[in-house]
Amino acid sequence: MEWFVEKYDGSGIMIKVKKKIVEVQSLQKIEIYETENFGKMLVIDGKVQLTEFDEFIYHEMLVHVPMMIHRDPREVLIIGGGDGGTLREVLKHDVEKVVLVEIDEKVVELSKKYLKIDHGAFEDKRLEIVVEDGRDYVNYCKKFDLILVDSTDPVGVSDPLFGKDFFEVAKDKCDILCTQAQSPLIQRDLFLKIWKFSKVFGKRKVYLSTIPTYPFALWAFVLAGDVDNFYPERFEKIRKKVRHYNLDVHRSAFSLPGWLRDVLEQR
Ligand code: AG3
Repeated sequence: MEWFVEKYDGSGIMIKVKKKIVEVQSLQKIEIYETENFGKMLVIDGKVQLTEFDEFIYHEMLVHVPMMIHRDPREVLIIGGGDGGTLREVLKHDVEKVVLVEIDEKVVELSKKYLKIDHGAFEDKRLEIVVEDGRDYVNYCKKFDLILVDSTDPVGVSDPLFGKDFFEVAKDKCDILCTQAQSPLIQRDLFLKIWKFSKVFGKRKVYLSTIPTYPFALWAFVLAGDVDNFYPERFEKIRKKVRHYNLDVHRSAFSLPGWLRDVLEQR
């Protein structure tokens, strides 16, 4: 195999691969490749989840933006995130407890063995891993400061995490929820579903980042809950540990183009 291709609307993202390291069919089809130029790559159900080349951008943006908006995030729930990238970033802050709820334990097992992007985070004493559907877990869990949804696309296994009832329950289980929210350009239907259902939180914001190996690079995140604050002084703690996130990036991520503002206002 020469190229891995993820197709959208008569176009596609092509990534040259050297070899397939592993393929496992669990709840999902999990593949890990060695690519020509982007390091290792995790693909789930045919969709690129991360490459070593740009995963830091996605994980830093999913984590540090909400962490710097919450007044004092000590207890964090990660839903999905079985590769450990989100966990790695959360642990850069002074947190006391992180629960990672992953529906597919094979993602954790294969990521630990082959990807190793957690950089030891899976061994951290503050971590508890729960193998369960995040949708079910939020029904009975205690309240967290922050919930981060680091899932696959809202189809198949992840679909329950993007339903109306998930947001309704999650609202009482955190101060702030931040979810990866797909491409607002090429996956507008999926993005809008998240935007629509997150309305139960009251206040919401969208922010953007550029993730080169996701569908056409422009990626959205939806922040919901108590989202109006910002504690820039806390950046000093993580400054030397991040490569992408900084205070300018934080502020500019909320600058939305005209077409996207229009889309949001219509909902
Ligand atoms: N989760 C969001 C990736 C979605 C990519 N979608 C796609 N390629 N169609 C990333 C998981 C990494 N922790």
